[in-house]
Amino acid sequence: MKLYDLTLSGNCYKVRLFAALAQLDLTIVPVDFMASEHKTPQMIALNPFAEIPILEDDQVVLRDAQAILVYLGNRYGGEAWWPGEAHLQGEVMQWLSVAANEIQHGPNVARLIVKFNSPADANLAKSRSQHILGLLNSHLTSHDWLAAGRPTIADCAVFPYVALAEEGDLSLIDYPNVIAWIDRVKKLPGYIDMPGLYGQRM
Ligand SMILES: N[C@@H](CCC(=O)N[C@@H](CS)C(=O)NCC(=O)O)C(=O)O
Repeated sequence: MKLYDLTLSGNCYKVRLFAALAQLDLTIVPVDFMASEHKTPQMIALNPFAEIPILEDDQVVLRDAQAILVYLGNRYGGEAWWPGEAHLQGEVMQWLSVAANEIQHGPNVARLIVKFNSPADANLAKSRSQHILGLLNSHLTSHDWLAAGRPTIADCAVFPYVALAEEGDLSLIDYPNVIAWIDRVKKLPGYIDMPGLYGQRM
């Protein structure tokens, strides 16, 4: 199983993190993002959207971190990571959607602006971030994990860009339940880091 990957990408890290937690054997294929390797014809053939992560598993080729997590969780992670019950799948999906929308357009964009000079609206990214971090903090008042009462692929999808918030000049100090959840994720067996995570600013 191959992951087309960039070390500094939180989207790629979602997949690396899940594979580590679920003890899946993943071959990392580094993509030279600065040289626009993700836009070469070979990569476009794998993902016409010209984005990473991309997963290749025999004949299966998938783009989008959330979709990859559903595939891996369902096929290899078992009930622990991708619950079989419909209402629990709905709960997980709610948070995968948050990862792809509110988190992507909030903390992810804030980090792109600060760390990679992305020409986006910093005030908008900040207000979007504060909104979703507030909602996340409220949810975590009465939940240890995002969905299904246990760690699932939902936590893997939301964790990276929230834990990387400080790289986007977003303080988590007003969100103590988020900080506690980050610490819980970091204690999961098999957990792996990426550069720049909460508490280890790079
Ligand atoms: N919907 C995709 C988005 C992936 C994405 O935005 N990947 C970035 C790297 S983190 C990318 O490849 N961007 C292409 C570019 O900036 O040219 C996902 O959730 O995986």
